[in-house]
Amino acid sequence: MTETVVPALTELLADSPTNWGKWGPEDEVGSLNYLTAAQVLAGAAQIKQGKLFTLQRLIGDPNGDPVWPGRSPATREMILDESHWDSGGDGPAFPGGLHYADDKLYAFLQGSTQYDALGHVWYDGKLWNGYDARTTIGGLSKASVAPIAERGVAGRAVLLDMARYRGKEYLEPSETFTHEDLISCAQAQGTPIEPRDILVIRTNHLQLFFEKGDDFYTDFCESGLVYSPELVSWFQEMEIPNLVTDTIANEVTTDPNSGAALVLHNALMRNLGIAFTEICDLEKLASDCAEDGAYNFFYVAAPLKINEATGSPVNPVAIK
Ligand code: UVW
Repeated sequence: MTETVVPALTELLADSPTNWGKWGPEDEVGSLNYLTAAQVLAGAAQIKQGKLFTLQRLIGDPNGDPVWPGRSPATREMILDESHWDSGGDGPAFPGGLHYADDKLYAFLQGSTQYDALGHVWYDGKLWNGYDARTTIGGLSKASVAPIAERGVAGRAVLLDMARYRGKEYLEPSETFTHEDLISCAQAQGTPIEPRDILVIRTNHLQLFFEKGDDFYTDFCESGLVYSPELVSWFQEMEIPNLVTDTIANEVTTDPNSGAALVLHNALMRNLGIAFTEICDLEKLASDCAEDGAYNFFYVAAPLKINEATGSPVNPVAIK
């Protein structure tokens, strides 16, 4: 039996384009630079009905939190509640008889709806913009999520409902789509993709997690975008600032052609500086878009300002 040799990312992406240096040697927010003031205004111009949709999944969902294998869902601990005063408990005494509740979250910063820092993945010893991978040791001193949080994200966005376009409730494990599928989906919806649009892609793939529980992780390979040199060139030419999806990794976890893992994290995030937003809940937004046929909206998101962090929880907002 012949064994398939998985190429190293260095080899696979040897000719893949980069935007390194495009916004200067100190840049840490990459393609979000495309979201200029004009782009923010173009986004705001999409507000026609005053409808608002929040896109974060509930942390601590009683039905479970889907996470990347190896991570665990967040746990929230109650530090103070009425039990500390009830029946002679040990709660602190305050003048006037104040009681209050306090709690603490222990969470992977990328364990729910999240922004990835541009320095979150790398190969060949270099991160986004050519920063040395050793700058990640003990915390990302370069390309952490904090500069993205400091900047904020706002612009025109388009929902690409791949599940509805394919006539499915959800996309299956390992089910792939390309940039050409995105273009066809946009055309079918009547909302062509414009340069600098924030792409918000719905697969409803995580429905499988809620149906299967831990079996979801057996032979784990999500549905999603699949790497090709043409796809990478299209993302670069279209100046896509931000890729937002409802899957854990935004791409098919294992590239079916090369066998390599998370190729697009590297081709799009590390090389082109495209921001990744993952594990969104797009269900209410998608139902509304299907109902009124309006797939463009103003997208706004501000991840948390966490020094040197690899990612941050976020609750993006779509306004139509
Ligand atoms: C990894 O890249 C490992 O995780 P995520 O999908 O959260 O970016």
